[in-house]
Amino acid sequence: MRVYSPQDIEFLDRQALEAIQLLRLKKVIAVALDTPFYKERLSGVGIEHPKDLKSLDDLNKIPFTTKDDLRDTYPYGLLSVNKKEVVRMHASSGTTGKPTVIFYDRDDLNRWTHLALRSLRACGCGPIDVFQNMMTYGLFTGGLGLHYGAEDLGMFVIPSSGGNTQRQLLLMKDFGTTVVHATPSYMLHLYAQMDNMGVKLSDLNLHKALIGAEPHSEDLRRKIETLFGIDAYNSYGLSEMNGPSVAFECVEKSGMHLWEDAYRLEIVDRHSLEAVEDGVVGELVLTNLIRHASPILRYRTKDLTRILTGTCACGRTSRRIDRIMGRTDDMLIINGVNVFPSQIEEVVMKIPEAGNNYRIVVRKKGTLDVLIVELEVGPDILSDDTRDLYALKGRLVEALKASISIKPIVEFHEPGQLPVQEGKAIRVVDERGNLY
Ligand code: DLL
Repeated sequence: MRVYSPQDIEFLDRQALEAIQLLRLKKVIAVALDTPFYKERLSGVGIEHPKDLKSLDDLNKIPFTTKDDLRDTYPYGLLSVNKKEVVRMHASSGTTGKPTVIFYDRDDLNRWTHLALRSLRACGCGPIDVFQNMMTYGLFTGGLGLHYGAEDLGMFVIPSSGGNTQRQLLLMKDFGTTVVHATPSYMLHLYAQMDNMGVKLSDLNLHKALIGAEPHSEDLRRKIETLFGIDAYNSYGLSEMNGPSVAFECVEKSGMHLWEDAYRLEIVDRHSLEAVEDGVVGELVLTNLIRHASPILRYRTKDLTRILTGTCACGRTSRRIDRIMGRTDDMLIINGVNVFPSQIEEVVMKIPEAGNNYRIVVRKKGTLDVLIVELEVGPDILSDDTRDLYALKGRLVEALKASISIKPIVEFHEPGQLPVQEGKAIRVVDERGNLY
């Protein structure tokens, strides 16, 4: 096992934690100044040298970095070490335009690996666990991102990567997998396929699922927990901030600890971009304090969340963020009304008859927008009396209308009818333009 900084770092008091942040930030500023992009940005606010940064508050002077900045500097504009120091790259999963690429040197990877180890330990994983990593290995950070941390923790790692559900189930059964890492939508797909593939819950030894990489509601988490009879822990990350292990739930499941010695955390109002009070929802802005090959300062994640106030019963002092409530760019405007897909999921997942997949479709009918919520429901419901089916539809339409102020069309589908993605689920099909 490698030697790491003591576990104490997770339990530091605020003052000690901020002292570490400042030290690490200065180092990151030093490497950022080696890139023409940040040299110009930083000198524009009077930072020519790390010592010009007197306190953490000085970070607020630095302009935000956006995804467009990363695209504009593609491919090497934000590389701040000699290319021969680079040992790996990852790229964002964006479907349009140039990808955003991130480089890591050896030490960057070691520091990230250590965060993965901490995250896994925080949610109760250990050397006795058999860890089946169903996140795709490749440019996407989901697979490799937890892999080495799990190995360093001494877990038995099965790098099964994404897809091939039949093989996943076989591996789970034959090797007694205790922990899986997957998107929440894939967990539901896995469950739906068990029957077809003749696998019963009693054939498995599953205790935990680490779920992340896509938005999901508390009800969806509970559904996964109930279906499999396991604990599911929320895991948040993004490639611009390394990947998974930016924030992770501990065994208390009361919000995700954002590892503050590694990431400087800000929540800003999505319109004014001014800092909001703790507890208020806004856009998450992050500065990576531990990566030197690709420094990124004050990155606007577009993810909406809030800082949870109070302390966590686990004793870790890194502040917790709430589950991601949506993205500033996934808000749908339907006939002028703002709707977040997460509002729809919340309602749909409360209906006990809901199956394992749903989709939101928006299309034009004449000059008006129409919202269609497509939902898989159990086969028994579809064969029920049509009056019951209508009644259920009616209840769902009313519940949705109460939540989003729009009356949707609800369509029921048989299990397995809606498309399934290997990686992140595509929940919204906006036929007026965008995919989410
Ligand atoms: O999704 C990294 C990751 C892999 C995280 C595995 C967790 C587990 P990207 O492909 O760059 O990286 O996508 C990042 O996905 O800005 C969020 O919008 C969304 N996202 C990630 N985790 C969560 C989560 C990885 N737990 C983008 N809840 C982020 C909600 C999430 N959204």
